[in-house]
Amino acid sequence: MSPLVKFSPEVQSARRTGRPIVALESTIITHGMPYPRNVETARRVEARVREAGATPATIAVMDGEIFIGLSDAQLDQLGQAKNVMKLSRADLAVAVATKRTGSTTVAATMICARRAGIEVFATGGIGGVHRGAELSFDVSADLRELAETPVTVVAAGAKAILDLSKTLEVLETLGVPVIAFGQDEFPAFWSRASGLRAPLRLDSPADIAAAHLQRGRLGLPGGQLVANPIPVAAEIPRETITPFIEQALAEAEQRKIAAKAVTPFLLQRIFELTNGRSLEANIELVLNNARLAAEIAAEIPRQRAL
Ligand code: PSU
Ligand code: MN
Repeated sequence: MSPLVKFSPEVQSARRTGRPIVALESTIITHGMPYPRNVETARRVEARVREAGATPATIAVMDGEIFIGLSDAQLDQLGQAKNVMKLSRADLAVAVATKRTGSTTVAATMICARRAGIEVFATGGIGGVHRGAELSFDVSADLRELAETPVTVVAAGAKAILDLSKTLEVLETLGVPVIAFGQDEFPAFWSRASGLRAPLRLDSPADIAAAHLQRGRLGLPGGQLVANPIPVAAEIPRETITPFIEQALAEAEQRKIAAKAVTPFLLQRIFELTNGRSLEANIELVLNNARLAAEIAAEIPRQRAL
């Protein structure tokens, strides 16, 4: 066991008894949702993973230590703290070396999950290629991480604030399997439809687990992106959300929001512009992803034993 990562008692016990574990990220808590809904949601997501028969492992860096599984007190502390670092691949080692506190993005969570031997991870939506990236060069490190680190990531697609067709192009270039779950179309976070066909489609956790294991056997590095559409009852139709996304993007440009601040700014503005509806949808899609991730995590060891 690496002394670099600290397991919560619950995760440690799951490791000992071989129960399936699902990694969860923490940037969604610190930079993706307002307090106290963020903490409440984090707890509900953990509960959803447990209901589906797996153990949740929320990952964050606290005072320079990588925690795999957070206590209730740590979760609350993180949810309320100001000036928490947003840690991606580039920041992780600096944060640990200088004993900082930071939340992990999709990229950093994948890195930590892999170190901890966790193969499945649930989040809301991955980062991707931002609109206007041909000028800004703003492409999330999440994409390269998917190409490199063998973790299956369950998300409701990429966040619809992005340029989804460029995001799919980059994922294809990087050799990342993008697998829509149960539909042909690539989902668009708050909406089930994006107008773009997903490159791959699978309809069961068992098939996703089989593909995960097959990548390993073929010696292919990197993970899989499972794009799980938001439940029908919770979705905000594309026509409804689009004008709000466009307004938030225009404001971000006017205010010269750049780099790591872009995604949190856009999520917060869309929350305000939709009178909170985008947050409700975000919560529901994360819960939905948590359940599917737990089902995949349970299938992997079952199939490995065959
Ligand atoms: N999913 C959500 N809300 C979020 C995120 C994901 O529902 O806030 C976070 C993830 O941590 C993801 C990050 O890695 O947004 C992307 O940030 P950027 O665009 O700066 O790479
Ligand atoms: Mn970026």
